[in-house]
Amino acid sequence: MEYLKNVEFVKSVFNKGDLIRDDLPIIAMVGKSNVGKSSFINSLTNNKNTAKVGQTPGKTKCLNFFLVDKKFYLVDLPGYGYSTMSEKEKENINKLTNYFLENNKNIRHIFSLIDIRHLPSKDDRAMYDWLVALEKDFTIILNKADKLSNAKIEASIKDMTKALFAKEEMIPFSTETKLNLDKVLDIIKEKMN
Ligand SMILES: Nc1nc2c(ncn2[C@@H]2O[C@H](COP(=O)(O)OP(=O)(O)OP(=O)(O)O)[C@@H](O)[C@H]2O)c(=O)[nH]1
Ligand SMILES: [Mg+2]
Repeated sequence: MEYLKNVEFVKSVFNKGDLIRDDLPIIAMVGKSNVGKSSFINSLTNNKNTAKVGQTPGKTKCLNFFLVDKKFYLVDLPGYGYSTMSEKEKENINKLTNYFLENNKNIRHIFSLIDIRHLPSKDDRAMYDWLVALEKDFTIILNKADKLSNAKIEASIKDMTKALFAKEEMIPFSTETKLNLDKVLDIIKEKMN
């Protein structure tokens, strides 16, 4: 498997003014808090320490930029639906995340992570509808597939597809077992060529 090599942490962004404004393409990870966005980045780089992973939801509280091969950025975003933050903190983070997703012309691809064990939350639906409405280039990742049997994985893909009225393929994934990691790395390669 060809993992992403030469990955450097560039910076954590807490304010609009600090967003990176060069022309390199961006791949962004979105999804509910605790779904495994940071772990997903660590799988891609085969390094548990690239992005900080949390035991409790709300670990990532800013936008973290990682530069790959000096060619493109992976951006680890804070999750939606976190409960442990103050209203003010939530509001600031939501504003910054939305601003970034809505205004950055360099976002080449978005990995939208959903927990394979649960039907989409209200926020998962809103994210999906937003991605479709704005004609974003995205892939739905059904993470934590290691928690389900193969039969349940298949059933969940069907249920999730129905629930979202989705036309796109959904990829069951696990940061624990690396299920379909090769497939995701191929998608990144294709998008960045
Ligand atoms: N079993 C299992 N656990 C996972 C998987 N991916 C992530 N986790 C666990 O889920 C928890 C949250 O992971 P994070 O990567 O911090 O999640 P996040 O989406 O970045 O969360 P926020 O930063 O709060 O938005 C951690 O305890 C991870 O070890 C997976 O594929 N399988
Ligand atoms: Mg995180």
